[in-house]
Amino acid sequence: MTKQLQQECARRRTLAIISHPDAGKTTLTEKLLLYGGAKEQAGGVRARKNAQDTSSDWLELEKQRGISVSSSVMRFEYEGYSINLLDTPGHRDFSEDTYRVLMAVDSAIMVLDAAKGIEDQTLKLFEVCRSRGIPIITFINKCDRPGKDPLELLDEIETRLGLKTFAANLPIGDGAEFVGILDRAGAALHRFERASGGRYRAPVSIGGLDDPAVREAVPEGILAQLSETDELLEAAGSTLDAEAIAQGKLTPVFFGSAINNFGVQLLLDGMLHHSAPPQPRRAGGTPVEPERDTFSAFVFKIQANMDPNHRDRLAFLRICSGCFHRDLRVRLARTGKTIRLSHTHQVFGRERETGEEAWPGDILGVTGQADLEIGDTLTEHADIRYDAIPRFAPECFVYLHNADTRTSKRFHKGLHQLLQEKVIQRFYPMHSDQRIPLIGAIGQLQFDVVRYRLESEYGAESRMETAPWTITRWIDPAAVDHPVLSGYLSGATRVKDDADRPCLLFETQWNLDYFNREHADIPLHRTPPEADNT
Ligand SMILES: Nc1nc2c(ncn2[C@@H]2O[C@H](COP(=O)(O)OP(=O)(O)OP(=O)(O)O)[C@@H](O)[C@H]2O)c(=O)[nH]1
Ligand SMILES: [Mg+2]
Repeated sequence: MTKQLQQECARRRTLAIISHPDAGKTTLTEKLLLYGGAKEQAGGVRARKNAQDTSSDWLELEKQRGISVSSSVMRFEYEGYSINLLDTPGHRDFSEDTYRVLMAVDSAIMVLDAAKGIEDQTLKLFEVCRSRGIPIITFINKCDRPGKDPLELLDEIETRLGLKTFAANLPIGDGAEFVGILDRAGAALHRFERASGGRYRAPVSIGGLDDPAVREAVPEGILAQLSETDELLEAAGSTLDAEAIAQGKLTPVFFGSAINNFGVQLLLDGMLHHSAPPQPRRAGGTPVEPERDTFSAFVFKIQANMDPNHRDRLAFLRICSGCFHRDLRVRLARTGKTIRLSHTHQVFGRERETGEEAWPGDILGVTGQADLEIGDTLTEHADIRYDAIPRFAPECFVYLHNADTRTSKRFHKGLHQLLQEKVIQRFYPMHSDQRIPLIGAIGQLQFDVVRYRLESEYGAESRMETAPWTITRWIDPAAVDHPVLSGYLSGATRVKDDADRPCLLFETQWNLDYFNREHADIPLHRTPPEADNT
């Protein structure tokens, strides 16, 4: 292990921002970049004409709808740390992308809306974090609006997520009466001033709680309540136990308002302190230490056409061990082929620069390698192969028609490339000569994105025809020749996936239950049988 490798690992932080839709992830990402100085670092970003543009929501569709449909990577240097920040989409229909990002990070920032607390999607994403034991830092956003009591929010995290909390700071009042934040760890008051409206650092003035200036700034009723909350938390005796945070059992909680730049500096500093450096990754049951000299990485995301000037396909690698230098020759574990990584990029939203060097924890973009698939391991030594990233079972289906035969070539090229991004899956009906592509996705919105991208990126209009199925099950390899499967099935159809594995698609849960009752001898799986390794 070289000293440089050890030092570079120690200063890397790789984090995902996760939450229910609309809690403010993209806004917070933007503000973390602002406070981290990245907006100045990234040349192209500084020159942005439209003040509403964010670095991470760059797809035209995201700007139009104000929601994130795809995750985005941003890297910046701050206080000697090299930070890889990944903004994720909150909407359930795009959760497969978010899930893969969670496979590629070492910590997560969980954003909650102060008025809503824990929501459905927060709960689901948290479960993924828990299963991987990732440390979680909580940011309770939108304190400038009327919200729940801070104690109630902390209690919700503890009871609904089973995660212990430590309130690093507390909001003072809420909504129109939001006056600032009490930094409990630093025993300081940060006053909120409703003026800057966004893009500049909010002014911060600091004083102790019994400072006369505080009494002047904070209305009496609010101050009394704040002292009481603070005392109750003191009495509860939770501490910032670093080990419990690292194990994902305790979360430090920060309050603030991302859109007003408020509480962001405290979060950023807390984030450096509490997030984990690159962690070992599992490869067939054996963890690979990041400080191991051998270079290894895996592909967790593919996206085509990010740069309209190049129209190429970017594969995102998470570096797991060793050091990367451009032109490194590596082995693609799935095929055994050796490839040279020459077109490598450091990615910032949709912008990119040549990536000459990278270390464990870093996210690296690779172009010009059509062979790469999601889940692939790249390594200098044959003995490392990272565990597969399981796919989600689609829950809605459409036949996707090419609307204009003149654009048939573009339609098929576009569909082929979008399928490689693995946010949709193609299925092939059996016992039918239906040639129209049958496409499955986790949610309906994904089809809108596909159709939009087919048109805007490939110039091919498409038309959707809804198919009735809502549940996908893979047939156990031992049962594929069962005679029942070649006959008529009530409320179900037999198809093959893109790897030729037979599946059943069911219309309703009732149809699935019925099938299971009648054919207990045909085992069905929620994920393709060989990917059942989670
Ligand atoms: N009042 C208030 N609004 C906020 C704050 N932070 C974000 N918002 C607003 O909340 C809305 C959603 O913000 P986004 O940052 O796009 O939310 P998101 O979590 O990225 O949403 P998805 O990516 O679609 O899941 C926007 O209209 C923001 O302007 C805040 O601190 N206070
Ligand atoms: Mg977003």
